[in-house]
Amino acid sequence: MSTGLYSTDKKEFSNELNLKEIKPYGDTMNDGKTQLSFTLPVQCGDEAIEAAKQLMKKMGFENPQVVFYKELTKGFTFFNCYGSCTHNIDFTTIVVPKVDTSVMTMDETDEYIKQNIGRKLIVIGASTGTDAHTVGIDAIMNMKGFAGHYGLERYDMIEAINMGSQVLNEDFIAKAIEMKADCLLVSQTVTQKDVHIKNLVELVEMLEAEGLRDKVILCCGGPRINHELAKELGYDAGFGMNTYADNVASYMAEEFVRRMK
Ligand code: B12
Repeated sequence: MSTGLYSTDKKEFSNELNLKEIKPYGDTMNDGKTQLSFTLPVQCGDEAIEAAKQLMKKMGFENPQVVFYKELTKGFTFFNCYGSCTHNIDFTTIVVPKVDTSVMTMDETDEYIKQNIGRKLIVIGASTGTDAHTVGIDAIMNMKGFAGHYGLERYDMIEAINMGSQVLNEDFIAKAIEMKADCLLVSQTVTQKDVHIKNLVELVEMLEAEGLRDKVILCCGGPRINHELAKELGYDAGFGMNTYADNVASYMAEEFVRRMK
């Protein structure tokens, strides 16, 4: 029998983990507690708070609470809110296409390349088109690396050339030809108006026109890139958030060896 919000009745509020109906976790399994922040283009005050709560209800949150609010500038109010999410997800049906590779350490990858390829892999990276974001490609390529993971420049068996940002696809390809690159790494951060799609597709088309597409391992990465999108756009692999050089180095080495067979 139901005894309200904290009933032990499973239908009302089961405390057990059910992977077919997962919900956000606050401090009790299935409580749905969610923190959300947003800005409304209205004057700060009681009406703004009420509007935020009503909006939360429309988004599917029960018991909406505004726990912090502040005028950002005249006519704009920022909110931090809590509420209980009424929706759930069947986790058991989720399938995410992923890059098919093991993840080796830098030393293991160097050893793998030495044993199986016998020469350095030549890798060229750039943030292409109008994209001025360098931090992502630097995190992968720079000697010092990112979050305790050394970048490709540090690998003994990888010759890594980082061309930086705003590199035209023409210049990227010219460098690939000059260096006889084995692998090309493209970083795309800005996705506004799908500019990343345009740049990424253009590069594939230009590589195809040069007869180079099948001769290189072509990877892209960025905060809004995933493997599925990369494959759709004609890339061999795509890497998103929290990628380290280890991930892409392992993939390139294993893929190169696969192609030698
Ligand atoms: C720093 C920054 C800038 C700096 C860049 C300086 C520099 N030298 O890089 C400056 C001020 C120049 C800038 C400019 C702009 N920016 Co900016 N910027 C950011 C910011 C704050 C951080 C990005 C960053 O460095 N992330 C850290 C790195 C390590 O993460 P990452 O890039 O995701 O990389 C990791 C993975 O994605 C992956 N990865 C990335 N690339 C690759 C490539 C390969 C091959 C592989 C394997 C992996 C990989 O590995 C990395 C490590 O794990 C973000 C907001 C944010 N907090 O994310 C906005 C952000 C990216 N910028 C944004 C925008 C809109 C712009 C501007 C258009 C703003 C404007 N109107 O002028 C301009 C664009 C300029 C241009 N022509 O590109 C938006 C993009 C929105 C969108 N969806 O498109 C963001 C998200 C901010 C926002 N919330 O609106 N920006």
